[in-house]
Amino acid sequence: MSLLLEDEEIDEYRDGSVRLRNPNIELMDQDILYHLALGSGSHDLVEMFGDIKFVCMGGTPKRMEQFANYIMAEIGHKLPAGTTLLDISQYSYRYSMYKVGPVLCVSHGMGIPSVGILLHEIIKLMYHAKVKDPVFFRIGTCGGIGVEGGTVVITEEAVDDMLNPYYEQHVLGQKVHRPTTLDRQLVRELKALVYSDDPYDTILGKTMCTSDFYEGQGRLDGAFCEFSEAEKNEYLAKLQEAGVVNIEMECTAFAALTHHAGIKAGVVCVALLDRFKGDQVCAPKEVLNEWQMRPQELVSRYIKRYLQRK
Ligand code: R2B
Ligand code: URA
Repeated sequence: MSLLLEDEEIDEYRDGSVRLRNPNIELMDQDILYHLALGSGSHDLVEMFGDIKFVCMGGTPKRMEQFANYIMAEIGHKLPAGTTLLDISQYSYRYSMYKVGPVLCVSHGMGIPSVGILLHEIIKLMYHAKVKDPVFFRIGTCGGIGVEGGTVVITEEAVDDMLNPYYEQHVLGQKVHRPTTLDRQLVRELKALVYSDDPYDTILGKTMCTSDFYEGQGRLDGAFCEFSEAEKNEYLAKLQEAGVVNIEMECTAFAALTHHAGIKAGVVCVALLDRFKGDQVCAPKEVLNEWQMRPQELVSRYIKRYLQRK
């Protein structure tokens, strides 16, 4: 059995279909997407999701509902008369999911395990729904490294907390490394959609993914801390030296699993603070809300441009 499924595998799905790389699924009578409260036996997934072109993920249910309303206005999508936006996965009590025409807006929770489980099920959903060439975005928040709060970061390269450009998973007691490859052209296209008169900076750089918000990100303000402020700053300076501009908690799994499925994906996050200046997220709620719109604006420009060209 090969546990190292890497880039050299032949791409059998040249028509743009989503690659499952799991022969078991086809043999199953039905596939229950447990954490989405959907299933291939219980729902007509082609009818419900066959027109999806973009899957946008972000941490919280509220932000994704807000993004769904925002993108609806931006693309001029009209819901059928008398209906409102519905959380399709509400009865999973895990993730929230809203569909606005060709855009699926899903919350992914916090951290790699949460986004990983979601990606397995969303990738299978794309497969069952026979969606072709979807583009996935993570629209998130992060800590900046020498980067002011409010700055938008487009991830050029996702690295783990040892600065490795891969996502390490343990499968059957073995380490599996999957490259965190993000689509370079998508990065360029996103960058091209930054307007010179945007009242904030948008930068490109390496994003480091950790499995903890506190000690794992070198914070001094967790329940535990066994290093000094000088050691913290030395560590951040080392990251900066290596080209890291921001830290968050999902990008390696997001980049690796989408790449493994042959899906184009991009990560756009807004920095909530410059970690050289502090650890606590102090900006007022209204300011944070305004900042969180910024990655949404950029992704919305991308989606609108795609839909206008069609
Ligand atoms: C950014 O913000 C969350 C932690 O507050 C985490 O999901 C992330 O990646
Ligand atoms: N999200 C993170 O993971 N880290 C931060 O510092 C801010 C948001």
